[in-house]
Amino acid sequence: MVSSEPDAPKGLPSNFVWGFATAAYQIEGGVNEGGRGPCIWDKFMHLEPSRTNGVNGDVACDHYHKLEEDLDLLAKYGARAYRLSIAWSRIIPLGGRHDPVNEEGIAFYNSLINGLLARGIQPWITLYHWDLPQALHDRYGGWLNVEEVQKDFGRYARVCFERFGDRTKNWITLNEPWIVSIHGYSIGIDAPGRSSTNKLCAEGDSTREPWIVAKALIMSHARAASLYNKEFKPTQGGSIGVSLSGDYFEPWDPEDPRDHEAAERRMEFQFGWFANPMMLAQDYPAPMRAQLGDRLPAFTDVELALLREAQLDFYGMNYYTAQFARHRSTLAEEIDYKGNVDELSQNNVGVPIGEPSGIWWLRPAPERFRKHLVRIYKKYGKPIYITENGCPCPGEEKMSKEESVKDEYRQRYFATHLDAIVGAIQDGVEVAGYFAWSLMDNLEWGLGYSYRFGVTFTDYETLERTPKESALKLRSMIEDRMST
Ligand code: PNW
Repeated sequence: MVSSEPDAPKGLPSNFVWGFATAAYQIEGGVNEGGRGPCIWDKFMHLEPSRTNGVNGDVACDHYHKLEEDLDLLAKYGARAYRLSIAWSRIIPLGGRHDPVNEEGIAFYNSLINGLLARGIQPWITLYHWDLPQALHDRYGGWLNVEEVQKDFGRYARVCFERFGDRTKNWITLNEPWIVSIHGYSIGIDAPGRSSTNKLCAEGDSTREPWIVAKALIMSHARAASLYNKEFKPTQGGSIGVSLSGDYFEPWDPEDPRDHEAAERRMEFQFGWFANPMMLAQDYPAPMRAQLGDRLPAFTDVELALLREAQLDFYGMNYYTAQFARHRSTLAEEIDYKGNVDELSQNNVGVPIGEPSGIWWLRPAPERFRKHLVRIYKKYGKPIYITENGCPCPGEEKMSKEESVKDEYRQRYFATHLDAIVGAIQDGVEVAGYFAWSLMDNLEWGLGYSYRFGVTFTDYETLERTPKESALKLRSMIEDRMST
């Protein structure tokens, strides 16, 4: 049990930013209210309920109607910052650059931002956490149309900077573009559910679409960031970055140089895919070009110039777990997106990367988190904010409220990952902030209302919120680790 930890390693700066994170579609509900237009997740969940556990985001945590209560939770937990996302289709219901702005949507996020500031909490706003306006998907293929979508995203970003930038000083353009590309367009498990390898999907081309979509995401990001740098940062004085996700990879056989290469290549396919263009204004990593050839769309000189104008202030890192990578001796398949490696949770002598958690893909590996921070900082040289980190406790999806709130497993997860951050800071990495995922149990996308990542228990029948112990302890966990 974590209570006060006098012996915790110290090293977090006194101005360390910390708080909790959420995403609009996972908590808001109110999908037909306040003039909101439908997004691709509304359509995916309503048309394909068999692929999404029969649930949808119509109500979710009903945050749309419980704003004040949720803001009070943040204040009660002592958060200094809150990472939220804006639903594009609340701001511009049809999404496009000539479509009308919805003042009711603006008003909702104004109440949210003002409510945070009134409580002394800094808003961190993600512009895109996976909820593309359905109208843009219908109009021209959404993220598949590189030229069109970046213009529409640029205009949406402009509206947000104009209307919220006076009070919002921290912006994240995109959340996890890797998941958008791969889950949405390669394996088809996320909206819009396109794939040529997943039998449940009627449409898609897994050998081509993910690479096109990624370019659309990268150029949309670049439009928003360069716009902010040129037209808003000089007067508003805020900062802008992006949140990238993925596991850290260790070689499966530490003695085999081919597995070392496989681990590094796997991470280039995950992080370098986006970070090379976004952070370094460079082409994709060499191992990706070598494997994918011209299926990876190139950047023109004009596009590279835009990427250079899109200088970022920070690297947002969503980190949950690590794995082992083992090289393959066969040629990469055309549908491969992992750099032709096997991903394993145990190494060559059967040692697991970490203990099981409450979800199959997540095993805590805090020492690998430290190595990941060091690797990313060396490559990209930007201050790092952890924009998501958390877990479900083993068996939590079946627990009662009374059992779930005693979340010792989660408390230990937070404590050991905060220790890893202190370690990385000792290694010379600039880690400037931490957001626990998530403020409350919420819609875990296609998995439904099942796996609980929240520090607040959500009763999906009554929508009652109950703080778990971790919610009330995170503050002291962080303060115990601050240098005095
Ligand atoms: C992130 N995986 O997604 C998202 O940003 C959140 O919206 C989500 O709720 C959270 O992590 C927890 O899953 C991920 O399969 C989705 O490895 C899937 C994976 C990782 C992260």
